[in-house]
Amino acid sequence: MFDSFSNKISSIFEKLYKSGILKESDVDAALREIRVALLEADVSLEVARKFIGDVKEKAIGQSVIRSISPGQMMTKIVHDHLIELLGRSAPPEISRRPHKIMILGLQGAGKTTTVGKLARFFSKKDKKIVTASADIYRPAAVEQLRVLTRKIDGVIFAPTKESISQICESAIETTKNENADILIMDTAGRLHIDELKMNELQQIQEAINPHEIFLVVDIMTGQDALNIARKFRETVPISGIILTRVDGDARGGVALSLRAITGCEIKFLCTGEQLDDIEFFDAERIASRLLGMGDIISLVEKAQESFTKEETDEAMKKLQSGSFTFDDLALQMEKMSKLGGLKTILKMLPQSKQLEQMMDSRNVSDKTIVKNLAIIKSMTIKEKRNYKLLNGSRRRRIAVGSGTTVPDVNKLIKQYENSLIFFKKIKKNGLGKTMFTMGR
Ligand SMILES: Nc1nc2c(ncn2[C@@H]2O[C@H](COP(=O)(O)OP(=O)(O)O)[C@@H](O)[C@H]2O)c(=O)[nH]1
Ligand SMILES: [Mg+2]
Repeated sequence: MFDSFSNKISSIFEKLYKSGILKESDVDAALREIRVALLEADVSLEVARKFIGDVKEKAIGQSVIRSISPGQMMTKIVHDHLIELLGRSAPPEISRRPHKIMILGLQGAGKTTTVGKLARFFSKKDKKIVTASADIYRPAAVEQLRVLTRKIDGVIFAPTKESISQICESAIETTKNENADILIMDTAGRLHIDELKMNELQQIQEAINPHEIFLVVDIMTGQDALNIARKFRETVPISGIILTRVDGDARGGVALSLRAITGCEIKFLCTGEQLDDIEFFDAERIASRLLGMGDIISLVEKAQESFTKEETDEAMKKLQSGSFTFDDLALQMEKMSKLGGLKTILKMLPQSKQLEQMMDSRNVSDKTIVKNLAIIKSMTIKEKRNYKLLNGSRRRRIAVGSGTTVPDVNKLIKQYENSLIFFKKIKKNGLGKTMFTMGR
């Protein structure tokens, strides 16, 4: 999402940075370009117009033009306004027990998948969850949720019933009997907003009396999302929006318009089909991502899930003592892939474009990681523990076994050797001196 918008905005700011001293006409020109970028990203006209107006007022008021680094100052103003536009929303708070959540949206928006993702999200926070399905028209949809629920530890699926009122009763009862913290109720969607049985949604709402009603909106629906949200809002009091398919190539501007136009907070972003592909919507983070300032926080969170501190400490210890084997290296590489591969990681970092080019030029890629893992798998246990055994004939055998070439094998061994030497030096001289002497 937002890729092309983000690229455009970055290049607008690059120009501003370069010019050093800014004239008012430079600011105007930049704002005109930002306006075009917003519209191209599918931000609604009225939202774009107001945004530019607000930024301009602020820019002139804060004398961007006379400030020491006008480019930075402009970035800051645009960043702040983007956050305002996206709208800050409070993290989900589960203070009531049971906390009841109702999910609604059009068919195919991703409701059922989102119920599963939310269940996983909260179960990771040690909450006990009950899910239920009020999709009485499609038995397959009920089954879909049952299957999803089964995949998540500690999440219970409320027994299916025939009528809406029985389903709501069963859901409430199961939640009580299981002494669960959260109930998440899935509902039926329709292909078109006009076909929605709005009174059915009201019936469910009255029966379970939810604390939160989340509208699931597929970001690919573009400007239509605004009408969908408006229409639902007329029927039931929506407390938040969950955007799905944020992983796709939608232009994403809807996310920028939704809050301003519907007044609804965006609560979560879904970024894929897997249960873990959900993140809490953080306006600050998205604004930074939009301005090409990277998304370190997301990366750190993801990394924390994949690399525990103990494991990382142990790897460091092994590296420093020289007992870091190829198996340890393989483990680290597998975790990198789990984080979504190098490109995903890079996208979240500032200066990602430059880093990407650097990695391309040094031939570091996900492909090389796969290749290196294959090479390590073709080594014997002894070889993995003692790389000095790896003579010419062993290297040839490994190349054949892993479907790579001898130069590939040599390269990996060299890299491994270098990191051992590097850490040995750190141990002896400390980091500062090692970096210093390496530069010579
Ligand atoms: N790429 C992507 N696919 C999604 C996402 N959320 C849901 N889907 C897929 O969209 C399809 C419809 O989802 P479903 O939950 O059944 O929609 P529902 O009809 O609203 O309940 C399924 O194939 C999901 O795997 C998402 O965030 N990203
Ligand atoms: Mg469904």
